[in-house]
Amino acid sequence: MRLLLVHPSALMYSEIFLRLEPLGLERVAGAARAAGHQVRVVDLQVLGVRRLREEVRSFRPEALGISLNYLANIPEAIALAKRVKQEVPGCFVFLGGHSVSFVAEEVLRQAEGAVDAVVRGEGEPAVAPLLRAVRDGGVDEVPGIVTVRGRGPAPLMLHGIDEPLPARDLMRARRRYFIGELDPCASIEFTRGCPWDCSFCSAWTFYGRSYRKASPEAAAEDLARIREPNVFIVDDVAFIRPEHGDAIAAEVERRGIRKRYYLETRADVLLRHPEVFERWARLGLRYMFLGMEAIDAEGLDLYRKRVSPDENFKALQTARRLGIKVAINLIVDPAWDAEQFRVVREFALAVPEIVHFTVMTPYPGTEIWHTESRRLTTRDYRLFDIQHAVVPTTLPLDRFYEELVRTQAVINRKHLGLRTAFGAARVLGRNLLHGQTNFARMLWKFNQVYNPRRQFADHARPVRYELPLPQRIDVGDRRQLYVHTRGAAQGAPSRRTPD
Ligand code: B12
Ligand code: SF4
Repeated sequence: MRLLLVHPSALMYSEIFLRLEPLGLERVAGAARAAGHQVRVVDLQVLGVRRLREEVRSFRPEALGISLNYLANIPEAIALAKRVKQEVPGCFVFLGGHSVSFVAEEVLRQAEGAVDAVVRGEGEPAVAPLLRAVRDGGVDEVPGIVTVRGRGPAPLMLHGIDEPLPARDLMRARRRYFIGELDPCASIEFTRGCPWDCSFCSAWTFYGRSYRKASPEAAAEDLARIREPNVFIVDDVAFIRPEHGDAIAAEVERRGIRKRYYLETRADVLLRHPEVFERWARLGLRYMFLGMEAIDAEGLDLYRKRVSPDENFKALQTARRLGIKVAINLIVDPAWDAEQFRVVREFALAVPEIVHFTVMTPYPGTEIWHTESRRLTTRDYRLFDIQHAVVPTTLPLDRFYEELVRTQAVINRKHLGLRTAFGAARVLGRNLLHGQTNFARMLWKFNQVYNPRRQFADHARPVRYELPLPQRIDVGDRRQLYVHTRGAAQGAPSRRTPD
């Protein structure tokens, strides 16, 4: 079958700091190809819609799969589905990915017949049975499937994540993927899932708090296949199991692989086993993203981060000692007043780390969606990108964005200060020499993208598709939030009842 897979365009934040390959979609492509299908991929983060139109015309897909990891991309995906359905009427259109798994029924309704099915949960075990069913019948019986007629059996989960390999070769503008100065940059997955349960996050609810590791040999083999000199490790929390991080490092050393790495982890994980990170720093680990979320104990408790401010600060010292540059994330509470913004600005200027801000946003699939979201001020999907306020702000909304952007701008200037400017110039020179312009563009684009008036005006756009209203459920039993329940692994007998 001819399958076209599409990733929607980049969101606001990715316009400057980063743009990375859609690894999940590549893995779905890998699974479909392994089952004998003809697969093409268009990533609208790096290719224009014209390319998509051309592809639809020339390839005439029999099935179209759109990746929806991000809520903010839902209106774009529905519009795409409608256009392709018009152009190729017989084409079977399905959606899959993190966010759409939590709002499948609503999106199907909103698409008004342009979307035939949504795949909840992991795409690798679902795609081949789905395509078979599209040809032979029985779509409603495919595990993980939701159609307007209802839910099929519970989604299956891969036993292990070594296979299928991501179909990286199908991506057409790989040199456009980058993160900061790591330009160009590929992505890799060493583990999947997260055992913690932060209240603002849906990573753990998607995977039912499970945690799977790639075998060290498969991880190193995949790494060896990557052509780019830089690699982003997509794991939610890297090196939770120190022996796993060490075993991959040993394989990487044995094969003599040299790359520069960017990863994401937690302060407590770094503090428990700094030796693993030290070993990876020797192998090329340059950047680390630490989701600190708050600078005070109250905020950390609120998000159930299970880390203390003290641990966070110690982790920063450890990373500095290891020579790893750290990017910190702090969650901006829309309830902040000007004074709270000032305190955070002061903190951000005092530390040498890169500080990012994301606005506290209740998402479907998170616990705060059920506890906080009665107060939503908008249900416009496009604003759920953690750069907009979707619950009431203490400051008038336009003032809130002024404070937010001012805080971001102060920090941006800090990074473009004199010392950094010399460093940046060196990196720039090196990248430009190799024809890599992503990092250079990012340096000058800040004011275009981060603009309080633009962010405020986004709230006044006509809204066509709205998020469903949250249902108030008792989050005492967290399993109600899960997409994947642990019983349903690939190969296990499927259940007929909805999960
Ligand atoms: C790596 C990552 C990124 C990377 C790479 C993104 C990319 N281009 O793919 C970067 C750093 C760029 C990034 C940025 C952002 N991210 Co992000 N990211 C992740 C993270 C940690 C892992 C994703 C991943 O690669 N997993 C590994 C692959 C193999 O899994 P996967 O992508 O989920 O794909 C599987 C399934 O979802 C499904 N699937 C996926 N696509 C499709 C398509 C079809 C057709 C089918 C059938 C199935 C299917 O099958 C795949 C294989 O099992 C997730 C958290 C998580 N654990 O999911 C957050 C997450 C997806 N990100 C999130 C957010 C908020 C963002 C930002 C908006 C943050 C911001 N404002 O700064 C930006 C926006 C990015 C953009 N598109 O413009 C949220 C999404 C929230 C939401 N409900 O919308 C998540 C869930 C994190 C969280 N804790 O809440 N992100
Ligand atoms: S924020 Fe990080 S540690 Fe917390 S549940 Fe999400 S992925 Fe896990």
